[in-house]
Amino acid sequence: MAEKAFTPRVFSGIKPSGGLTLGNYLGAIKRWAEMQGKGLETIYCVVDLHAITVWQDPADLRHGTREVMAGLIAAGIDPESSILFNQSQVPAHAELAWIFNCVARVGWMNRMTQFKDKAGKNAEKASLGLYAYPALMAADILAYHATHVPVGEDQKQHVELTRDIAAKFNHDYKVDFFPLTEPVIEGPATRVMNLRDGSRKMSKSGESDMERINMLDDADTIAKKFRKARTDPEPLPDSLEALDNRPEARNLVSIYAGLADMTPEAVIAEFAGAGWGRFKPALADLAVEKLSPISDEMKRLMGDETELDRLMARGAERAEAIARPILEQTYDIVGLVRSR
Ligand code: AQP
Repeated sequence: MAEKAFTPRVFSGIKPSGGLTLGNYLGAIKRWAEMQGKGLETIYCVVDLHAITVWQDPADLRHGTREVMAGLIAAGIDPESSILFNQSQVPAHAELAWIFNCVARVGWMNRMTQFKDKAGKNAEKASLGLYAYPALMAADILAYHATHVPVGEDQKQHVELTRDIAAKFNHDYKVDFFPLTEPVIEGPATRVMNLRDGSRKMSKSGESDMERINMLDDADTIAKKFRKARTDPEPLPDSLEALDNRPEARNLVSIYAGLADMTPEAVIAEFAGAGWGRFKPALADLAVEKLSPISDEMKRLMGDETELDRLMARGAERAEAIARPILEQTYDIVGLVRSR
């Protein structure tokens, strides 16, 4: 069967599971904003149903959902040119996820490294939702027939699983209904690492606040966190390859490149031979310059929750108009009777 051509459409999501980090910004949000206005439909979602796969205090979740919404708008996602909403207001996500729970195989889920990382040694006590997370993520994407998903490196495996689910569904039901979505993992900072341990990624929910830069950190806090960031004693080399075995140094160079819209090679060319006493303050100044207008705007937007809620409701209506017909066609393909 010739593969159907799907209209290019971008979807991506972010969990309101804590304050936004520099990793979320460079790996995802900044790139989402850049994908707007290029003739593609862009759909961005605050994935609150994913957040509750681990315990969330209800008041914190409500606050966090509005804060992430404010952060996305402050970072340049335009709620008019993009569709921007929170996941739980569009029930098609959860409904399609059930269908995909019945398509995905247990063996596929067992290979997901994020579950292993997050569940750790206590996998028996993890929620069933955490285990099934990738099927919900596949539903988020495929409910819109999205063709492109801009994500950080850590989400690559889940987007690949989305392709496997789409391919199995199409094969089992002998249709060409779901697209084989492409992960879009681009830019100099697709995996921003923890500032205290260059072998672990920077996360919202990491144990220590010193290991991450939060989007709402003030200038002094940003400077302090970079000053205390773990590094080795060597100065910066004159080639990128020389950073291959220096993960902490490589991370700070990548962060600089991401913030400055430069290649890591250009950063190395500018700072070759520099010690950390020169590089870290330059990095902190750059981070403050880029992040403070966003955090100021975020705080302003957070002052009007009614407006944020109105924007989420409007985005959800626009999202629903795309997702509901796709869900109904899925039900028809599967053989579920719809008589009302
Ligand atoms: N460190 C990172 N470097 C680059 N990209 C990152 N992303 C997350 N961390 C980094 C990207 O941000 C988007 C939204 O991620 P998410 O909130 O859905 O979940 P996550 O990947 O699990 O993010 P966190 O910050 O680690 O959250 P917690 O601690 O709550 O699990 C995704 O595109 C992701 O790739």
